[in-house]
Amino acid sequence: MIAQDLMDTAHQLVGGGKGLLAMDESTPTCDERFAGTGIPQTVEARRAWRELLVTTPRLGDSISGAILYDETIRQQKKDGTPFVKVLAEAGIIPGIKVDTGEEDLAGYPGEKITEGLDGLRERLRDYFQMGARFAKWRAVVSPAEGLPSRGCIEANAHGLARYAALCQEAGLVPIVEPEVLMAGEHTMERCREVTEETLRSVFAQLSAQRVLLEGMILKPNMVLPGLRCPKQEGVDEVAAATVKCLRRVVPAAVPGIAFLSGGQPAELASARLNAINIISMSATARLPWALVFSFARAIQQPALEIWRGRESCVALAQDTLAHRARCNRAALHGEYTTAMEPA
Ligand code: 5MM
Repeated sequence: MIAQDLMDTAHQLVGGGKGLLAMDESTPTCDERFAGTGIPQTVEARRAWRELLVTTPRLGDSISGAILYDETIRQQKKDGTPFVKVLAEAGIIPGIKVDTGEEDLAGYPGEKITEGLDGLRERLRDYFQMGARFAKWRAVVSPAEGLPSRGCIEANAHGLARYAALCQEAGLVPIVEPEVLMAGEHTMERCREVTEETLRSVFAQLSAQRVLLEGMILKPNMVLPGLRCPKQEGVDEVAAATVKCLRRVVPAAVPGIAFLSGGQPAELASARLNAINIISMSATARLPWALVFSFARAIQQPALEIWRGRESCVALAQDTLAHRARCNRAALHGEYTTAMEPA
């Protein structure tokens, strides 16, 4: 029964032509984004921003699930309505980030390990009772000079798989997020190699931990050149490299792949997602998974820059958020064009 519920939830998240809104920034990350736009870094400002997000009119037209953070899943609108209830009423499935962040990986200078397995079984049970039906855990891999090490890839893949197995035991669909970082001078080809090696290790560990592939979602990076790489490939080349990489390593049983945006400009992320889906729709591709989005910055950032903590700008910020969500939904159907963007 749990297996069927997991498969149904995964299908609802990725199978309906919509994507996910990642609004699971930890407090330090949210505060950093607020500081960058001159917003006070307070509990109330974070609550007000998250209220703006979840009450955006017609958000459920484009968004199937929203990933919350521990602080946020416990919060309410000003009128006392829990955010989880607001989302459910909008037809959006609530999810929860359950890793507790990255720490230095002992013995591997410059590399990180994601923490959060201690007490996870109990936390997952509590989150399920609060209304969450899926979860997320992110591990980071750096492709900087001389990295990543095999030890880092395997330790993080093992953590992702242990997390995913615990989620499924608790009735939550695990979103498995191994992110090869964009920062650096590495080429797109190097990103493809590292992403491929990482995903191979992740799926080997998922299999070893008996994770039901039909009841999970993969959240990878797109295959991109490093931000400081002199050669920046075009949208179609990025899409082709991304599909090539995923097709080699992601089992067909996985129902969906929901890309992170990783700091890409919002419009470029939509264009690349669109090109990926155009390949997927071609008669020869026959890709087995839905290819959707699970963006944070590429959906939120333009709206955040309008809001800047001002009550008077809530409606305009919500319009901007809904617009980005619509653009990304269009990209799932290969229907996004820059003509959709304001002049
Ligand atoms: C890679 O970050 C995830 C997707 O966001 P972008 O689309 O902006 O890349 C995101 O869900 C991330 O995991 C959360 O924001 C939590 O990040 P922190 O660093 O606070 O754990």
